[in-house]
Amino acid sequence: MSGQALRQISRAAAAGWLGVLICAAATANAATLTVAVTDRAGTPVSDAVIYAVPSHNARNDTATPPTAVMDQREKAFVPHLLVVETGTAVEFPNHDTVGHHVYSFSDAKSFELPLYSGRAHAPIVFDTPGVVDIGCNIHDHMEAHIVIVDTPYFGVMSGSDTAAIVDVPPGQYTVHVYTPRLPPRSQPAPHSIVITNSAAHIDISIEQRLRPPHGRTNRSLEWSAY
Ligand SMILES: [Cu+2]
Repeated sequence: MSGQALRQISRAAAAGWLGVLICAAATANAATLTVAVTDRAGTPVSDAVIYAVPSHNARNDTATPPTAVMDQREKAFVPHLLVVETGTAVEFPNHDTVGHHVYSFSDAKSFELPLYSGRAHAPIVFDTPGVVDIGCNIHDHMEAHIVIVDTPYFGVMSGSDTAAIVDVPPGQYTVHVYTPRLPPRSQPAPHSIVITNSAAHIDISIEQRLRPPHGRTNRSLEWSAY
């Protein structure tokens, strides 16, 4: 092998090492992205999902598929609003002394868990991005929403002033908000952000009139009633 070829190989090796070092630094600099969603009066909006979609591919197909729980306690789904990455298996345990019959007719996942107690049914895998509205056939006031997103970077506003998304690598992102307190077609416009530092923040104001937070008597699955 010629001296020139050797020098080329050593330069390539050095460049490779440099690439690894930059990657490691980027991981170390992963940011916490906080998002504050407020209504037009400046009040934090409860029940809003925030998710940041990277311009690069963030999927880790070798990772163990994520799992999540949509609990049932005191005739209510807990949480009322759940956000999961596409491919997540969600368990629906019933911790009440009465039976529940859980269902959804949503396009992103239509399913039914016939009347049961405890952990009678296997988890449901949510493999299509979108919003799945969930109800109980026995208790009309029971409802919940699962937002399925194609990113591991998400958070929820639920009685907090901000939602925090941790371990966000540097890069360009589109930040989306979804709230079941607005009709599906009236959701806030997405925001673009470039993450460079260890912390980033976005304020998002919703100007449309919001439906009140879900209570134990209203049925927000039916927009026609609003
Ligand atoms: Cu029920």
